[in-house]
Amino acid sequence: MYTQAMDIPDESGKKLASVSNAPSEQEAAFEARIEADGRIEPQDWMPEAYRKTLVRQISQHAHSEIVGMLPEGNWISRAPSLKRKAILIAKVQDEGGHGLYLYSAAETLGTSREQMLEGLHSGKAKYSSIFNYPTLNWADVGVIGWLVDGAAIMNQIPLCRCSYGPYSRAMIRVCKEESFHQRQGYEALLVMMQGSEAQKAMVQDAVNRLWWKCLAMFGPPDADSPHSAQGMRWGIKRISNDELRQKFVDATVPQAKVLGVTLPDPDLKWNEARGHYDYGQIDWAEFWNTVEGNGPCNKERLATRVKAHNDGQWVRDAAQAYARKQQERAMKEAA
Ligand code: BYC
Repeated sequence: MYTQAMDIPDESGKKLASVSNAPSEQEAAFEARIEADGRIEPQDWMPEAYRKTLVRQISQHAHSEIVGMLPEGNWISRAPSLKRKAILIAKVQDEGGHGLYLYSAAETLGTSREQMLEGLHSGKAKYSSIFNYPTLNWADVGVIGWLVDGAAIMNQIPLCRCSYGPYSRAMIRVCKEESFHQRQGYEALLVMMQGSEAQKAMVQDAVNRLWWKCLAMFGPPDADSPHSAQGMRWGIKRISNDELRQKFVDATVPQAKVLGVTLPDPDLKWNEARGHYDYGQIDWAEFWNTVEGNGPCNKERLATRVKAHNDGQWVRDAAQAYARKQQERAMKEAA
């Protein structure tokens, strides 16, 4: 929305300059590109608010991938077989890779990885609420794959069409890998559901604890989501929080039936008129409490993350010393 041009008089009252609030050529080009569903690239002009929105979302997303390594990482040494251990190591490593693509995408917007990590480690930056709950048994690892990665894919497929080029391209690879993550989780649960009564109970327990937290992953209801309208106008978000949540519920109910687990919601039923499943109330007070840092594992996750970063300082120092040495050698040889 643009306002009228404004003339500024000098002290003598003479018309001095014409300051225009009409869109500059750059703004007009940006708007036209967004309107045409084109991509904005790092070298293109963009409004500061667009840049800030992207940095905020990419930061939240990157940190979620990195902190998301922790609940599953806890189970690597306790995986029940070599096969499951190898799969889990690969998955956790993939999540680390996703974080790195995303930190790189943020760098193209002028925010360094150091700045982003400072935000995470000081507790200022957000990451997904889901990772502030404990992983109490082996079935949690399967349920993270099936439901947490399932919810993440639902949210991330539309991000492959995000208007910011580097973010959208990173998401294509991330989604391919997430799809493997989801399948391995579902397959692990299928095997457990064909096992002993204790194994079946373990799966049901994990589903009971994580189901509602997964529904909350999609963010607040559209009516309470401060960033959605602008994010959608700019083509950053393509599908709203509530629509994605509904798609996730609709896709998951048949999968739960095949698996043989009950989703812990007495209000979950098919609504013929809407052509969707109705579902019960999400506990938003609990969600916000967790997002604000007071969930069951927030403090533990941050402390583990900060310790890992500090413990890794010598690796970063060694890599930089090696790079410096290589550079010096190359310069000597060139001289
Ligand atoms: N948790 O206006 P809204 C993974 C915040 S990890 C915490 O709707 P927006 C995986 C939101 O940031 C994948 N905070 O915002 C890894 C905002 O706060 P600020 C994680 C949440 O941005 C390892 C405020 O609430 N995926 O796959 O329009 C193992 C208002 O929200 C949450 C992504 O990060 C939440 N759940 O929409 C396994 C996807 N929800 O910034 C799996 C990328 C909302 O004002 N992100 N908030 O302080 C997005 O798509 C969007 O940012 C959201 C929120 C849909 C999450």
